Formats: sequence, C-alpha cells, structure tokens
Amino acid sequence: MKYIVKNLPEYFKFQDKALNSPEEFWGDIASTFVWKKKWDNVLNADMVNADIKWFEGGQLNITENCIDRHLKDRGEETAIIFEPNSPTEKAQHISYNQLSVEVNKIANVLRSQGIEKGDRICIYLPMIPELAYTMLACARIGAIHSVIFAGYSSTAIASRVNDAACKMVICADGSYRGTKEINLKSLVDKALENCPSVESVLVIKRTNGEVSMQSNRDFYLEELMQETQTICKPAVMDAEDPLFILYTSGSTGTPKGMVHTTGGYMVYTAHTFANVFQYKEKDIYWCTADIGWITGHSYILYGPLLNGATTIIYEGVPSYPDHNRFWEIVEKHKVNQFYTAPTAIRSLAKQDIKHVEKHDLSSLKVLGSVGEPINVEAWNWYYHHIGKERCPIVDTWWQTETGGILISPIPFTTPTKATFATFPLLGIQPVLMDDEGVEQEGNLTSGNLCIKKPWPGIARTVWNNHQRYKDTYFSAYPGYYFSGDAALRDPAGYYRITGRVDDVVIVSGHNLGTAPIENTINEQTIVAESAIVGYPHEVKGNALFGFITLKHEISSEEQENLKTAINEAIADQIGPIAKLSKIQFTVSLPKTRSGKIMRRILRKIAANELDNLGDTSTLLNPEAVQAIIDNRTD
Ligand code: 6R9
Repeated sequence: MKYIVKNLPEYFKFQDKALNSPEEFWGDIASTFVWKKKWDNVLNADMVNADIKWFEGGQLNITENCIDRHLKDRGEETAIIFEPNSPTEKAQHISYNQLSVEVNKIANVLRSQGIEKGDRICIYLPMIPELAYTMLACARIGAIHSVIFAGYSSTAIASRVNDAACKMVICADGSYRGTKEINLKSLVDKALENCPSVESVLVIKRTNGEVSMQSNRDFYLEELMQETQTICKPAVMDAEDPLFILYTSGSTGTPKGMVHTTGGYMVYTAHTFANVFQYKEKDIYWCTADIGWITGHSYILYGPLLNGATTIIYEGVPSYPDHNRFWEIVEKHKVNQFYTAPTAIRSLAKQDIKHVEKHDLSSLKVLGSVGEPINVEAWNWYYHHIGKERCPIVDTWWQTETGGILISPIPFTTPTKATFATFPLLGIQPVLMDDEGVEQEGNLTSGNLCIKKPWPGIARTVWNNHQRYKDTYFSAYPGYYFSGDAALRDPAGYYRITGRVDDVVIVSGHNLGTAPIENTINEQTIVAESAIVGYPHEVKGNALFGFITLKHEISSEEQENLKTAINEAIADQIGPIAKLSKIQFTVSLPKTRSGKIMRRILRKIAANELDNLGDTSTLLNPEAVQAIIDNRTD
C-alpha cells in the first residue's frame, strides 16, 4: 500500500499531494490492486450536479483483491476469526484458502439460482462467517448486496427489499444474541408476504430451530452447496458498477438506500484501514460493530480483507455472559487493534473495574471510536483503563454516505486530544460553513461541516432516487458535500464534531450545541449518560431538557442536590444560558440499533407530544420510551 503515514511531516507532504494532484495520488494507490483493465480517468466529478465517477473505464472484481491475490503468499493465514455468542462454543479460524472455497461455492449456488450481474440480494444474517461469505459471493458474480441488520422488524425488511426490488433473500434460521434466541426465518416469512420481487430464499442453519420452508422458494444453502464447484469465475465489473446498497435513516422520510460502487470504495476503504489502524502483518484486528452497519461493511469486511488482515467477527453482545466478555476476547485472541463505539465504552465503564483488570490487555496497540461524539469521561476511561495510556485513540468521524473514515488521527503520528477527531485523512478537505454558505477561514472557528472535494469512497447516489441524493447532500451548499454535522476547528486545526446540525438548540437567540452540555453533565461521576434536547418555551423560544441516566440509584434528596450541581457546572463551563430548565433521571435512553441516542423521540417527549412519537419499533430498547413517559415528573 502506498502513502502510509509514519510521521507528521510525511502526513503534510502526502496531504499536499493528495489535495493538489488527486489523480496522481489516488492513481498511485489504485495501481497496487488487481485490475482486469486499467481506468481511463482517475476522476470525473461534478459536485454541483452530484455526478461523481472514479476510475472510469477501469474493470475489476473486488473479491480478487480481497481473496485471490492473497492466496499465493498467505493462503494459510487466518482471514476471519469467528468468536461465537457463547464462550463455550469454540472459536473458528478461517484461512484465506477456506474463505476462497466458501465464497466461490456460494457464488456458484447464486448463479445456479438464476442470479445475474446487477440483481439485488437482501442479506439478513447474524454475525456469523456466512454473512461475510455471502456478501463476497454476491460481489464475486456482480450481484448487489443489500444487508439488513438482523434485528430489524418484518416491516423494515419488507420496505427495504421492495425499495431495491431484491430477487433473493439470504437469511438464517435463527440467531443468538446474549441469552436470546431469535427466529429470523419467521420474520423473513412475514416480510415476504408483501415482497413480490423475491423469487427465492436461501436459509443458513445456525440455531437449528423450527422453521417453515416454502417449497420451490426456500432452500437450505448447505444442501445447494454440496454439489457445487469450488471455482467461480469472477464477474468483470466496471469501476462504477454498484457493489452494494446500504440503508440509512434520515431525519425525515423513508430510509435512503445509499449506493456504493466498486473501484472507488475498494481503494478508499483499503487505504484508510491501513492508515488509521496502522495494521501490520500478523496483527489481529477487531471491530465490534455489526456488519449490518457501514462500519462493519468497510472495517470488518472489505478494508481488512483488502489488506490481507485477520479480522474478528463476534456474534454476541458486550454483556454476555457478563461484562468482561470484550476484554476476555481481547486477551484470548491477542487483539492488536480494537474499534468500538462510545455507547459501548460508556456502558462498560459503568461496570466494576475488576472486569477489565483481570485481563491481560497488553496486546493492544490502537483503540478506535466511531458512531457519535465521544465525551471526555468515556475518552479518558478508554485511554487509561483499556489502553493503559499506551494506545492512541483514533476518534474516527465518517458516515454511511462517506464509505470510509474522513477525519481521524493517524496513530503514533497525530497527537490525540480527547473528543477531537483531529485532522482530515489524506485527500479529504473539510470546510466549515456559516449559515450563509461562507467558508470559515482560519482556526478557532466553527460551522457546518462540508467536504470540498470528492473522494473515492463517497456514495454515488440514493438507489432509484438521484434527486434525493442531490437534494440531501449537495443543495445546502452548492458544489460541496454537506454532512449534516457541525464541527469546530481548534487553534491547531484539529476538528471536533459537535453533533448533528439538528441537535443545535436555540435558547433565547443563542445557538447551543447539545454535545458540550452533555459532556459537562457526564463529568459528574455518578452520571452514566445524558441527552439534551430543546422544548418550546414561552420566553426563551426553546429551553433545555436533560434526560440523564445514573450509574446507581440515589434518594430524591440526593437527586435534587445533583440537579443543582449539574446546573452549576453547566453555568460554570458553558454559561448560565445553557442551564437546564428540566431534568429527568431515567434508567435508560432510547437508542437506535447502532447505539445512537434517539433525540427525535426525546424531543417529542420533552414537548409533551406523546401521541406523535413516530415509529419506535426499530429502536434497540423501545421500553425505554415508555419508562420515561411513565416517570415524567411534570
Ligand atoms: C460511521 C457511522 C453517521 C453520523 C455522523 C455523526 C455521527 C460518527 C462520529 C460521529 C462524532 C465521531 N458520528 N462518527 N460523531 N464523532 N467519531 O457511524 O455512520 O451510522 O451513517 O452515522 O454519526 O453525526 O453524521 P452512520
């Protein structure tokens, strides 16, 4: 891999090249991959019309780059370590040779079922190796995978399957998550009552639970694989042919099917993985996300395999059988790079520290964070207790739409600073805009976070709705990609993501970002987590409502004292204007399946619009909503 940064002067040198000669820079990186035909143009982009193409004219198959090219030198090396939900079930080590056999066989099955290049296949699987195999098998024959997180409801499956008119669904009989066993096939059956495009369903056995199989539609993958060849000729794909669709919910409307294409996504995820994690041969890398999210697509599957890495797929949850499971896995597999989300860090930091201390975490070299702004307390806990002050934390900012990480420290190069994502990665030019669309110059400023130049990993469109793509990302500031996040730039030029733009609350005419207020609250040692939302107020326009979870119960007198202490701290650190008008202590906060706090619902509760909460069925913990409503104090 080219342009792997080793020190700051090199970072600035490479960045200069990436921004001033992007075609040469990305062309150099792309040349390190296997192509069937070299591209005609590295870049052809029109950011005003949202028309972006990379490596046009180039032809390739991404699976040759993820698998085949590693077989000669490292065929027997481990590609995937599968760590099952139950610690009593043996972990599996899957070599690149084995991965090749599985992917080729499944690809042949898909072809024999009539799947052709460009067809859409919905994959609804738990975190088992077959999830990786089937995604890669799709890519092998040029079918477009649309992975749906295996926790979504039948309604969510049906709407996504119909949006992309999927021809096939691949699912498991069931899944294990902690103590729960979920019958996935029955959820698929219910969804498919309303999905006319689906011709066949392939079922993978995981739990061996009871399932109903519809004849001529449903087949066990295992049975179809018995007679198949272990070689499947890879489809020749244009660089701009879609590789996958992944749905992301917006603040309004139906989920958007973000489309990522083959060549640019490959080059970008591979390069960013190598730089951000400084992966070295034989390292063991573990990202705890679910492959059903973009983090899993880019940094459990594609990025690591493109680098010939060893990547862990963990089936379970952080709390099963108890709260030391993550640290036990780190010790067991001698994990070198560990990548997780602030919500997981906060929940584990709430537990007795003995869960951490009884494990040898000395293999760790780099720690990562992704998904939401990380608060100071969680950052410090992660740095001191997990990294033992030895391991840099890469706070990586990016989105489903960006395909890969855009802003992040490079470990051992960029000095880290709690809550800062620091510098843009190579080739990325962030800008901060004011509301009039004027780029904010210099440091010590803030604004809406946009990206000025195209990068290879950016999603190219919304499936079947290019206008929506253009409207959502390229219309607020014509010619720029608008992320929907706000950020600030410190005197050193470091970026700190302050939260979604829609998380800004205007109180008495002052724009208040909720994240810094939450940080202040979270510094109280008894606070586990907090979420601030605005609600309509007669005098101030909006006032602030704080939903706060505590590490343990306290008396009502102590609660009153804590409320006072919190407001004093806010007044002290941010200003009296940011004081909370209402505070409710709650057992938990409503979260999305990817661990983001659902502020939309909290806003409705705070505004007392209880009959208008919207769909709560896709939440991780819908019961949290009712508990908050039941315990309202005013
Ligand atoms: C990769 C992923 C994207 C949104 C993004 C932002 C938030 C992600 C962050 C972060 C602060 C970080 N976000 N990483 N905020 N610091 N390091 O999470 O994609 O699920 O599409 O979410 O998540 O608000 O706009 P996605």
